[in-house]
Amino acid sequence: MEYLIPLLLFLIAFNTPRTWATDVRTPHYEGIDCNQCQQGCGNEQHLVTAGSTRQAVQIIIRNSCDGANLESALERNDSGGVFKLIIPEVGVRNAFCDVTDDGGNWTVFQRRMNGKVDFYRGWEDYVNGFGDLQGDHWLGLEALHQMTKGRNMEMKIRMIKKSGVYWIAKYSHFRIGPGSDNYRLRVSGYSGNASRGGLSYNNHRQFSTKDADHDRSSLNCASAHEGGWWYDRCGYSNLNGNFNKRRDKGLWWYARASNRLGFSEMKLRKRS
Ligand SMILES: [Ca+2]
Repeated sequence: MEYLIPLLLFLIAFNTPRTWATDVRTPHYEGIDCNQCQQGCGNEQHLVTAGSTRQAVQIIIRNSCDGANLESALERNDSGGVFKLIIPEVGVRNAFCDVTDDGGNWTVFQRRMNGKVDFYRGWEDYVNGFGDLQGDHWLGLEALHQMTKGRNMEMKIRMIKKSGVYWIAKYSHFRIGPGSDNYRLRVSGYSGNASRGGLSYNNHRQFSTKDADHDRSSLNCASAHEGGWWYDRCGYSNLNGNFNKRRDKGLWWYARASNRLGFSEMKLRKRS
């Protein structure tokens, strides 16, 4: 009889739900348990209590940059800030939300502004993303695929030529195919003041890197242009080229000799 009470206490302790239990089906990021945001990821944002019981912190995880409020940004600057996004099949990822340009709600997936990040990288890096979210970076092909899969998304490219001219190329339809199709690019519905030909030969092409040649040239276009891109034979743009080089290996749009760029930014959002 004297063993009954300890036995009862033991059973109660092991049948009490553990708030901080992890679940292999849910994404994890820097030790954050995202169990709770799995329950309502169709919503605008999720308040997630993360960490251990001893060291709990509250962060906001969003399922997109739609309506992102800079007050909840992890870091911020004049045009937007870094937020935690939950991306289906990818998990929780930091991303830069542009909240000012053209009505905001943009997720930035590529930026070249100072050449501090090397973009002449291999396949894995381009799939998973790299760089500094407030500076030069690439969000990652898998994230792009998951964010555009079955969704109506638009895409905007902002460029500044070395000569100081501002260019916009906007596409009302933007989709990136799955990894099994090497993240094929599909854009349509161009508007803007840059040459519309910049992506014309790269559209409908698979992505290539120096170690994964999926282009339609006998050359390795990624090596010839020192970047990763949807190369064709090899095409009329190279926004992931070498920031510090000219012509073939540099950053250019449509005409490699005359349209050298000193800035480029690519971003997507839900089509309104
Ligand atoms: Ca080739």
